[in-house]
Amino acid sequence: MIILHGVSASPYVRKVIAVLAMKQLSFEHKQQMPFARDAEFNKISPLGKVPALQDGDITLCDSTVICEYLEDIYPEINVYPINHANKAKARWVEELAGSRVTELAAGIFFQRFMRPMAFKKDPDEALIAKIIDKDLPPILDYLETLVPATDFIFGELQLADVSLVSPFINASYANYTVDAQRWPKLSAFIDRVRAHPIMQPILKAEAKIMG
Ligand SMILES: N[C@@H](CCC(=O)N[C@@H](CS)C(=O)NCC(=O)O)C(=O)O
Repeated sequence: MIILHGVSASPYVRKVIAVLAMKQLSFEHKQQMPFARDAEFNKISPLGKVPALQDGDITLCDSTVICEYLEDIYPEINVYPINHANKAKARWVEELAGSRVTELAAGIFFQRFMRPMAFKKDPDEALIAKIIDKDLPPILDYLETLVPATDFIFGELQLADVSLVSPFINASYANYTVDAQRWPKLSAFIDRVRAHPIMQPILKAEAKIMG
């Protein structure tokens, strides 16, 4: 049995949940909180970060490592493109999403949600304003050129789509949505990924925990 460790509302954990769903793999989910400084959890995730995944004797951490492992070991349904050039593009989208996009979009969530909850500190509103007004717009301009006007980046929903939208799902919990007037393609793409039959049950289950 596959065991996934990590709270559902993490943008990185959400990626892995979506991949398990796309691949139709059943798993046990342990809602491990990040920043918990949990000695037992650190044995399977040395940096203390979520997600971590156990599959029999194999223990892995880092969402990208986990998703690539799942793709290699359970290849019946692909979540990366087969074509090499497209696969490289998918990896770039995943890398960008997991670095700068998460830093900014999920950063709003971190400030407004995690900081008060996990660290008992007020959100840094000046930092949030800088993210929204200065840092995010050039990234959103680029993403507007990257996402398709219909369907998903490689036709069907895959990991690249979920990776890219995942930090914006966190931002939406912190009352930030991409301006549909200024970035219409990206805004519609985010809505399309959220509405996909793979994502709907995941987001519903997550909303219950967040609520
Ligand atoms: N590169 C890692 C990043 C994972 C990550 O930063 N997770 C956050 C939660 S969203 C975390 O566990 N943070 C706790 C910490 O940094 O101590 C991945 O892709 O899994």
